[in-house]
Amino acid sequence: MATRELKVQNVKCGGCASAIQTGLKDMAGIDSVEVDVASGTVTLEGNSLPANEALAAKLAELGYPIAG
Ligand SMILES: [Cu+2]
Repeated sequence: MATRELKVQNVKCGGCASAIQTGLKDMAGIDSVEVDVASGTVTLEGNSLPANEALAAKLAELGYPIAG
């Protein structure tokens, strides 16, 4: 099982966290999504996680672009 952490912008509450979880769990290869609201950190677990470009595009579409 691979793990990847991403820092994203605009995460302000549990609603944001659920929107990210729901949106990313739709992507093939992602088994679990954890969101830390305080730090804006998204932790993904899965056996074949999507490329960072695909994750960045999906997060931007959801309104939570990758930070930096
Ligand atoms: Cu929110």
